[in-house]
Amino acid sequence: MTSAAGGLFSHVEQGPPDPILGIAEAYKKSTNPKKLNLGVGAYRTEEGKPLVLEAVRRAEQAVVSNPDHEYLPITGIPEFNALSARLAFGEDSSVIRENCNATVQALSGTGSLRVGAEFLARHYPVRTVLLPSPTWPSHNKIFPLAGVADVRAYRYFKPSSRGLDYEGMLEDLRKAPEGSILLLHACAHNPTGVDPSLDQWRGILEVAKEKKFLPFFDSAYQGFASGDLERDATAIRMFADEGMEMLLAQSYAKNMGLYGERVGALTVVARDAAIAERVESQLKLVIRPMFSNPPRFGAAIVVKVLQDPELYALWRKELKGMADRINGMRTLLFQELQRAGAPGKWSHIVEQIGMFSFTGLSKPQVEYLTAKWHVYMTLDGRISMAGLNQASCRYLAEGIADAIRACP
Ligand code: KET
Repeated sequence: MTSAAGGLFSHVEQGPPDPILGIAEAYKKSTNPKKLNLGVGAYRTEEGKPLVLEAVRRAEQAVVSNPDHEYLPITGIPEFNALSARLAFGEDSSVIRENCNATVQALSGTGSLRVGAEFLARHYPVRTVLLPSPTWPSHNKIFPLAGVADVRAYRYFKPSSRGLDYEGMLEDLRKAPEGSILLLHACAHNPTGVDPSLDQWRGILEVAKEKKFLPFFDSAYQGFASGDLERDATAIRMFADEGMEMLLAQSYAKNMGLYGERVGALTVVARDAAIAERVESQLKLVIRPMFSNPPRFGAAIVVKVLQDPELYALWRKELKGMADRINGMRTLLFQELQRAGAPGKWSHIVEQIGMFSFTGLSKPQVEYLTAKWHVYMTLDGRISMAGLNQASCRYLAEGIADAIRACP
């Protein structure tokens, strides 16, 4: 028994800070005027401000002017689910035409992954999930907490080339248990910014078929990698066109800038419509005791943007604008690193895609950058490119050059 003075929870130990959101907390605490937040993947304008997209602003006004605060069905807004599936698989996908998808609204990308993982723990016989090394840290937690206990890593990033370890990846996949759940980043791999080429995706698909894997796509950056929604859905559509059964977790946090609204969708692609219907009935049984039914507001905004041709066109244009600014920062940072004489080769900064750069900085170098230059970034050397602007690219490059010299 615990002492009366200590209380019932005195044994509770301090938990570690979150590897990503903990950085944001540390940044907030810093009072240095030069501080630079490159931790969390959230878009910022050239002025360093969060961006509310114009398409989203207009959709939001339409939603507010027609208030509705009723509960949603357990699976969310039906139009939202249909539109989300179409956005990922494409209008003329056989998945959509033949109703092979069970799509439900869930709490952004994270919540969609979690619902999907719980569904698999209940209804899929193989409890092994294969994660790329490295991957977004939450993947390692979500699956075991949902009941998919056997988490294994496959080689993905090759430090020597700062590119994809394609051979290592295929070798690890071929050795993995048949039927494993294969987690894939649909595009803009986080944290590395390294995506397979089209040919490499074909090779991965072949191994997935050979090994009877169940692909689980995490799509948190559709439109953010290339600025083109279609192009960023290439891998998902390639697998779907091969008739693969699969899962897909979609997030609207980044591509619509709806970070705090927690809007996302989980899709299970089944062999036919009758099975998909039964799958949906089981997804309801996962969701109902977890959060009952999803929030209405953000999803209503997404429906407006995707449904209204004018807002949809505007959104696509704004999305391209965000992707272009990020790419501009890549070029600029690359130039500034050369200008600052930062030791090493930096072409990976312009070659990687998506929201992040995997700089290759070591943990001591990152710690030095944070302590001396007040640059806040994750300890694996990842920086959020959207956190940079013209002025801070130079500052960061000088900091990186100093950090490498100080901690070789
Ligand atoms: N998948 C990936 C690959 C991902 O990077 C994120 C978020 C998510 C899913 C979940 O996003 P949600 O907000 O649940 O839709 N990544 C950024 C934020 C975070 O860590 O929560 C990040 O890596 O900075």
